[in-house]
Amino acid sequence: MEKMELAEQKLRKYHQEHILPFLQNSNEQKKEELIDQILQMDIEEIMHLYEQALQPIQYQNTTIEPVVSKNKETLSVEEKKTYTKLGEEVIKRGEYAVATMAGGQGTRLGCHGPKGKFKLDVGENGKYLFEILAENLILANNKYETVIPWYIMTSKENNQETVDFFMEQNYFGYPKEKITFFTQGELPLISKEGKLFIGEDGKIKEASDGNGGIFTSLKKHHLLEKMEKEGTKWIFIGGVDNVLLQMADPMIIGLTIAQNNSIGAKSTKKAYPSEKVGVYCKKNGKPAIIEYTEFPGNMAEAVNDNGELLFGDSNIMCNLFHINCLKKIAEKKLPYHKAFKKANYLEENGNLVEVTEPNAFKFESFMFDSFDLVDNISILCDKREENFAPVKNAEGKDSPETAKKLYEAYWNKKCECEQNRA
Ligand code: UD2
Repeated sequence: MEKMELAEQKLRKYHQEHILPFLQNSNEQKKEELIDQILQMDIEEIMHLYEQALQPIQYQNTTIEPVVSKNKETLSVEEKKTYTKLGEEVIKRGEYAVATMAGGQGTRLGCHGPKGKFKLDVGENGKYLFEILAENLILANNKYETVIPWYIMTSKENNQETVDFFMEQNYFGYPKEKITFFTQGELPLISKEGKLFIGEDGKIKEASDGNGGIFTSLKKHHLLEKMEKEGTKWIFIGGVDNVLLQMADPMIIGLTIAQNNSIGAKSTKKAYPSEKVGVYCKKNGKPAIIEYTEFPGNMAEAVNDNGELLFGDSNIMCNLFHINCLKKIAEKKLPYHKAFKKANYLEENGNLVEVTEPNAFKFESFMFDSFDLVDNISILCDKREENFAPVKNAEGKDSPETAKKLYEAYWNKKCECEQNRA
């Protein structure tokens, strides 16, 4: 049976007949692309996710317990030296790589195109988010006399623009042969009525599959094999939108090795009980992040004997994985979380509907859902003002304004320390 008939049959099977008229598209190339997309798409999976999305979230009786983190400030000099030395040896031996998740859209920031192209108003002429990350890694390369392989995850939507931007900026001085771009997977959007959308390009509308998509896309692009071949043993994964991200902190590497764990994390102390951040905990005995939206009432307020919050380690998207653990995670299916977003679409008569209210389910996996694959993770709690200055919103909390202040305070303090030392 020819491809067109197969595509039509598949659409009918999943009650997507409203897509059929687009298969009569006069433009042969568009028709071909749509047919191929339909034949490759796992529509059964998306219908299953849709059915789940309609169900109320079941908080089955989950036991939630606190986890113990190491606070960098209270570590002994001996401990600091031991963990730092262990971690520096890994970096110097070339066993360390870094991955940046840069596939998200900068919707909340209001920026179009790759978020890493957002320019923060710091320094003489401002610095791009990608530039800030590159500078951070270059400092580590110089300090440890190595060149840390840098993997950058993009989305289908922003990949070309990201690659072009790095070329145009001459890779911000980073050795380009040590930078690998790879594109994460996508999932179709679906309406409340269970119908797929046709986008302006005449194809079924899809969106990137979440920050948790990094594991399967590393595998799909054979990058785990590449890392292994190159002797990489530890991979640090961070976001694109934290201008104080320490991409090569030897202490978290050393702590994770010393505690014989295969996942490590940097956290910062929660500022106050009701702060809207995800925190580290154990769910049914396994390491996890509990989002502030899921937190049972009084647990956020619970304190230990020293009056510190029992659930006080905020998730700042700074995680370290042993390569063998990454390979195991890449084999498992992470759960998808639903969001309800706006999605413009083409009507059958071809005119574009620009929506003003959310009208589509989007499904994303989260990196932190991989933690339940291990019994314990190492958590190094560090100062927020030295590790976490996110650029999420156009204004207010976690905005370019707050990030600029934290970034400048950090570097001014660092320069002062260096001048005092000199
Ligand atoms: C994430 C964490 C939150 C906190 C915060 C710190 C989740 C669900 N929440 O919130 O607990 O740690 O980060 O900054 O993880 N990204 C992709 N592809 C995608 C989606 C996102 O690469 O499909 C990247 C995005 O470019 C960014 C990072 O993942 O670098 C986090 O962005 P997010 O929107 O997934 O999560 P966020 O910022 O709401």
